[in-house]
Amino acid sequence: MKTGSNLRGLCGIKLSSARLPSVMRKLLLVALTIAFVQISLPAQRQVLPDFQADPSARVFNGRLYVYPSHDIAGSKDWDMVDWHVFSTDDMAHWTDHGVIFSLKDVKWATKHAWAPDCIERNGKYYFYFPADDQIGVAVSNAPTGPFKDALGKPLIGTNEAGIRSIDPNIFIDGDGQAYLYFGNSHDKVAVVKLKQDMITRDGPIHVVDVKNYHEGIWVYKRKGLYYFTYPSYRGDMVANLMEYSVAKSPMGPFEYKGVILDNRSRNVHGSVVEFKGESWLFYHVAGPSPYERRVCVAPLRYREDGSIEAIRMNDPL
Ligand code: FUB
Repeated sequence: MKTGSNLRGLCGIKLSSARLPSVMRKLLLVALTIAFVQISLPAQRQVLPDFQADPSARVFNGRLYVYPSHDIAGSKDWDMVDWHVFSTDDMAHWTDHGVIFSLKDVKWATKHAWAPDCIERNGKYYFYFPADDQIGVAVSNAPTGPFKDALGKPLIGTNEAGIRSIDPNIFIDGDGQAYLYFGNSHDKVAVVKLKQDMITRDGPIHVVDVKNYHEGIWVYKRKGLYYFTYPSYRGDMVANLMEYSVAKSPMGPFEYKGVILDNRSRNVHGSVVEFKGESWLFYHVAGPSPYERRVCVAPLRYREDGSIEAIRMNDPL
């Protein structure tokens, strides 16, 4: 009884059999319902209120923060205008800290407040955000803002690297070097080093080859290995798979490893975080429409050799 299809088979048992007394039939029904819920929930546990997407999860001072995009109820496009942050101590009780940054706070962009990321350095919090196919950086003294546009202009301009300037992801390596990854393309990711101030580029933008990459890269390091998780593109304007590659350096070369998740939606976007000794994958699924998405979380498990076990979606969406 490990998979959804087995479960559905189990649920197909004829509970109406006249041979079972009615009390036993009810008990069996309750037991099957509990088993179904317990087995189905882990891969589809919605944790943020409707509608949020593109979750970037970070731990600051022992507390977990999620920086998502903010989908608009009833919208027919990804025409978002602001960003919230949510936090928790226990993955069960979440605080919505409200709008932490908005297109109104930016002079150089008017639309598409898409997938952001945030990181702490020297007591300041840096919020990287795409808007109008450009990437900016805002700064605050707290993870919950308020954030202020640090440059008054984009950090990365439109199409500067020959790929779309969206979906920033910030990574600081053990030696203190910061890398800003971004982009939407086929098989190519852009990366540029940042100076210690986190708002100045340090050298050229590199475009590196990452098999099946589409957008939404998320970079982290585990046991000396660099992991690159990302939504992939397999045609038909659908990007529903999260896949991953690994490398021995932040700039590659990258070894393709496989699929982590199929969210069965128009698109997916996620992040990996260690919190209280467990590893978690945050991601979104489509809600009533592809423009009204929901943020979910699932435990992420590694095999002995460092490879990631694919997450199975047990419950039909
Ligand atoms: O949320 C808007 C866009 O949809 C993001 O930038 C992409 O990663 C995709 O999730």
